[in-house]
Amino acid sequence: MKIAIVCYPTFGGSGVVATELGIALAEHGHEIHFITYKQPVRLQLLHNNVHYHEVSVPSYPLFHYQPYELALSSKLVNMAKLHEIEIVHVHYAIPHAYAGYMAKQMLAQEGIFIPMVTTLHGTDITLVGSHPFYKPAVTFSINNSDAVTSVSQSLKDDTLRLFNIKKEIEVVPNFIDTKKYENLYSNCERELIASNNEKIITHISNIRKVKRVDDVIEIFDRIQKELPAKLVIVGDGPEKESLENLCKKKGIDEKVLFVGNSHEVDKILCFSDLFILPSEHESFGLVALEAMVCGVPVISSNAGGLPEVNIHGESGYLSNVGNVDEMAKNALKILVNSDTHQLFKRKAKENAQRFETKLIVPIYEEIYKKSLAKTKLNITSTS
Ligand code: GMT
Repeated sequence: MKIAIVCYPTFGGSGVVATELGIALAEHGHEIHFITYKQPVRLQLLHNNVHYHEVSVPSYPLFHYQPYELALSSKLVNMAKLHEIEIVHVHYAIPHAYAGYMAKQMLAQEGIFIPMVTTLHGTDITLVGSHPFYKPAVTFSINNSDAVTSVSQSLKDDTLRLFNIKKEIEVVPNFIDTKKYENLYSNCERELIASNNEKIITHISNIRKVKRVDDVIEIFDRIQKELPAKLVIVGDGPEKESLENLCKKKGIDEKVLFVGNSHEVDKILCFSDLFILPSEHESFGLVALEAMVCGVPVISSNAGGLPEVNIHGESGYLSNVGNVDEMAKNALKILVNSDTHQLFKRKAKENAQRFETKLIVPIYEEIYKKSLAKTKLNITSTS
């Protein structure tokens, strides 16, 4: 199949999932066309079946806001015609599903009928999409997609609760290439970060309020009072500066490393002893799955889809949002005893296998086939 994938090209989970999906589909022999405003961070273009088309929005003094949706839908129309695209798969509803719908309509005027699959990722529903400013447009574009998927059961429930949805939503969880992580490094070089007796605790996010990174610091503060430890915070975002100040105020700044955005997440996880994700909302928590596949136990909140990924008492522990005392106690429970730690590490890896790429990508392929068949049937029945 010739598939156009529309996504955000950034470090965010939806872009990562879209990119990994495109790469896996290309390896299955499909022709993949990424359409976005920058080359996705996880995309290396050295593959026969992978193409990247950049959407640019020339600025014009009249525009207070640049019309990205317009440029994206025009690019979709042009690329669909040029490359004979058969399916459009948009990741993150805003504004991608809206632009995709417009492209579909423009193409239909020319007798070209292309189904659109929309994957809901989280904040497009729970934080941004449900705001009255966007809600009608998001509802419309979900209801007018040919197939809709959500990355967890929890996100599906949220979507049905928050919007008036008439379309069937299929849960297709995020995935990970577990084979890639087997024996990835022979030496994790943990001495780069910590001395031998120090535990390494890690958090990775885009450091927004929703991630509750201040809770990460509170939890770490409690841990480091009981055992020698370092905290590594990966990512960048609006809360970073105030968090650096918080560490200083607590007198733990020497033990906390803010490393910014990194292309070496695998390497950092390789030497991590524990991962913390205390988010307020988290539709899935792809980064928790990345930690688990590297054998890093996860201390997380029980928000959204996290209980579908992190299994309480096996791959880590879950607590109510904000219960930093319990999260710190659970972290210590895992870390103080080496046998317990090894058991959690093993169980984290085992649990990650449920989300192996090979199990999940065929579900998307099936959705594409069904959507294509339905579109063809509609064309023949109306002609
Ligand atoms: O929250 C982020 O850091 C980014 C955001 C995105 O859409 O890029 O992540 C959402 O999608 C990920 C991939 O499906 C999920 O793993 C995250 O849980 C989800 N984030 C939230 O729901 C807050």
